Amino acid sequence: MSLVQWVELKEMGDERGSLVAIEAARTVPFEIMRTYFIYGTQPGVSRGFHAHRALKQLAVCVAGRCLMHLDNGKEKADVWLDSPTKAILIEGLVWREMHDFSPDCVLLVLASEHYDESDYIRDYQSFLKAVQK
Ligand code: T46
Repeated sequence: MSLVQWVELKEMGDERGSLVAIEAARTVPFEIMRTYFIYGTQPGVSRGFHAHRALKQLAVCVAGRCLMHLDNGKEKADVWLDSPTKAILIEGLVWREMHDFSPDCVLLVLASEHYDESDYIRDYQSFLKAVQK
């Protein structure tokens, strides 16, 4: 599975403006159990700094932009989420960090599981050990 998995969202625009639809089982390759969004991120703040054991997520900046750092223990990538039509699928053991939020950034995330703190690996060395297993 490649580290960076883009999901192109179709823009349905007309003279009134733009609309993007995200459909369970069609656009999103997992059952959606939770949705959350991150906004109002203060200047200079970075978020994330963890991996998930089982969670799958689809993330898209529906406004503004942020830089997503991904790391699967072997490969690292920095990708801009800077369009409401550019979503990223994050699955498997992937360390993620979000940086450089624009003041208007709204990062929407669709998740495959309910919130569960025990699914988080928040220590980088523990993440590397988990990858090696
Ligand atoms: C991820 C990145 C992209 C909840 O109570 N329910 C939730 O569904 C979430 C996501 C968070 N929380 C609580 C847990 C913390 O007390 O909200 C607080 C902030 O969460 P956290 O520090 O984990 O936020 P980020 O931005 O570092 O990470 C979040 C997600 O937690 C994570 O799964 O992949 O966004």
